[in-house]
Amino acid sequence: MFSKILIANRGEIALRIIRACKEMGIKTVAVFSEADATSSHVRFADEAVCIGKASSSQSYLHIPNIISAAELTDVEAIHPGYGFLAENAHFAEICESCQIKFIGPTPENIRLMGDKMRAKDTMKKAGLPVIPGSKAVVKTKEEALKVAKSMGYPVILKASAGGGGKGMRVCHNDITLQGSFMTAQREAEANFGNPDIYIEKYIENPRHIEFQIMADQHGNVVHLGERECSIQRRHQKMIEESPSPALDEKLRKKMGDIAVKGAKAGKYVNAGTIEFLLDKNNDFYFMEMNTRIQVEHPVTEMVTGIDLIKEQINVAFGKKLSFKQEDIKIKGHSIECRIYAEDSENDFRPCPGKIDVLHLSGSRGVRVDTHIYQGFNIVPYYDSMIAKIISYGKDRKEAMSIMRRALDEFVVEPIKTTKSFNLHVLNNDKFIKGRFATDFVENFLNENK
Ligand code: MV4
Repeated sequence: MFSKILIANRGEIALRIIRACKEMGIKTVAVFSEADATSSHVRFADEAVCIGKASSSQSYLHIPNIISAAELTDVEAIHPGYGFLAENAHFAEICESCQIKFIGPTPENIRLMGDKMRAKDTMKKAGLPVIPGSKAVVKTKEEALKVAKSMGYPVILKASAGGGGKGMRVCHNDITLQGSFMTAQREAEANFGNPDIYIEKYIENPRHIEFQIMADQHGNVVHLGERECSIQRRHQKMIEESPSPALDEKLRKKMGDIAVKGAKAGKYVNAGTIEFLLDKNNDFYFMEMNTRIQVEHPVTEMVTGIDLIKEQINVAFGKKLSFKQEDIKIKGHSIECRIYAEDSENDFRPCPGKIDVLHLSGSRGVRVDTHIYQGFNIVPYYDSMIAKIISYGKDRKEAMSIMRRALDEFVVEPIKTTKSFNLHVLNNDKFIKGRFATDFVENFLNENK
């Protein structure tokens, strides 16, 4: 096994990876920005190297500084976590050329799935259901109008290099399409350095359901069930759960088998996620593949009993998966509430600051993944997520009641957080009944204004 790993990340995920390494007998190196010197991942790693100033571009995104830290500490591998460099094919390639194992997919996996049109084309050829749309990127307004005419409105414009909802535009007629096309191109260029746009039929109020994939370097690919991720606000997820209340055994098997087929078609290795949109008629479509471990991976760990981070490290070392598809049994139900240091009463404006009083939730059926502690200063430079509360119960009802109790216990004074928002959702009738889609949060916030 690797004897030493560098974690190219911060916050709760850096700590999560350090903990997995400790249990595996692997030494850890933390990297940190000047703003994170007192963070938990620095304290709990065996070694720590400062890699630059507070801003991400000068630290957690700064490839030369991270590679220098890796060379200096003589690590054998780098775990990128999520965000930052996790889906940067160039970074994965540089690691390889320095004989440092990148704990994640291959640069070619990342490149393929990062190009949304190429990814879609690969999946379509492999027989996955994909959303009807343009066969390639659409270069002109006139071409866009033609494609829209052939499918019918509404349509959605997406950036080919995009993903995660940034720069998408829904158009309901020729007029709005004409008005949006150039803006979408300009936004794609500004956000992703690539103006390419493609068009799809717009699926109204779908559910967002994603399948966890694990693949080794020997061609073994399995799925670990799904996560329901429809509770999100402006493409920022708030609550996730596994299994999804929308799937039955039959649909789960159908979607899971298709997800595995897609990962195989992309010659995928390590942990990944196949995202589907599920519509009102229970028709589902491949949307994109995320080539990283995701924030919400704990709910999958709770219902499968599998440590996904350890599995990622084992697979990166060259080991075979420790389980086959038939060994994976989904047991019980798990919910994750993300706690953001944001004021949900004030348009979710970020609320950094020092934590004077902290009480973490605990006991039966509760897991808290966080890097915060009493006296910790939440800095304003990065994502505002400060904790993930994960509940586990024998069924959805129990997981919900444990979550309400866990949220109630969670105290971070005087920081404003999204705890009360989460509690309101957990007490909402539609949520309790499992009847919701991606429009849930927007409707919920409008109804409770
Ligand atoms: C869509 C869609 C409806 N129709 N594509 C949002 C994130 C990005 N990955 C793609 N997204 C969507 N693509 C078609 N053809 C609706 C969304 C969407 C969405 C998807 C998942 C979770 C939440 C969402 C909220 C709004 C829109």
